[in-house]
Amino acid sequence: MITLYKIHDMNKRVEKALNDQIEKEASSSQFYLAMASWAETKGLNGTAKFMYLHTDEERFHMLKLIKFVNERGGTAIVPGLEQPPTEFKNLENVFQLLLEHELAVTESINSIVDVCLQEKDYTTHNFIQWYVSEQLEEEALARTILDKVRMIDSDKAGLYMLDRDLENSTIQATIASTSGPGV
Ligand code: OFO
Repeated sequence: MITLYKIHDMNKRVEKALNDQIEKEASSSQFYLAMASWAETKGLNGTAKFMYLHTDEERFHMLKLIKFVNERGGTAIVPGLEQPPTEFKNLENVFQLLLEHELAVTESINSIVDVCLQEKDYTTHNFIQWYVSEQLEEEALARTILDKVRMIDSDKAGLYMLDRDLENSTIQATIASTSGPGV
C-alpha cells in the first residue's frame, strides 16, 4: 500500500496569520448576513440586497484564503463562529459598524504583510496584495454610504431613496465586480 505524505512547506507564522484571517473573513460574512437579515425585517430591501451580496463577497475572500493555504502546503482551518448581533439601532449604526469592521480587517491584512516581509515569504506577500487593494475599495465604499446616511439623518424620503439606490446603484456593481464567481 502506498501512503502519501503531504509535505508541509508553509512558514508556520504565515500559516497562522492566514488562518486567523480566514476566521476574520468568515466572521465578516456572518456579521453582514446578520445585517442583511435585520434590514430585510425592517423593509429595507435595498440595504438587505447590498448586505446579502456583501456576505457572499466575504465568503469568497475566505475561500480564496483556504485554497491558497492548502495549495501552498499548509493546512487551512475552518473556524467556529460567534453569533453576530440580531438587533441594530438604525441604518447609521449598521454602516458605522461596517466601516469599523472593515478598518479592523485592513489592520489585520497589513499585519499579514508585515509577517510575510519578516519571514521573507514573497509569494504570500504577492498573494495578499489583492486583499490590500480590496480593503481600499471596501473602506471607501463604507465611508461613502455612511456619509450619505448621515446626510439624510432621519428624513424618511431620503432614507427611502438611499435604500432604493443601494438596490440599484453602482454600489451593487462595485461589490459584484470584486467578488468573482470562483476561487
Ligand atoms: Fe474581506 O473584506 Fe470586508 O471584511
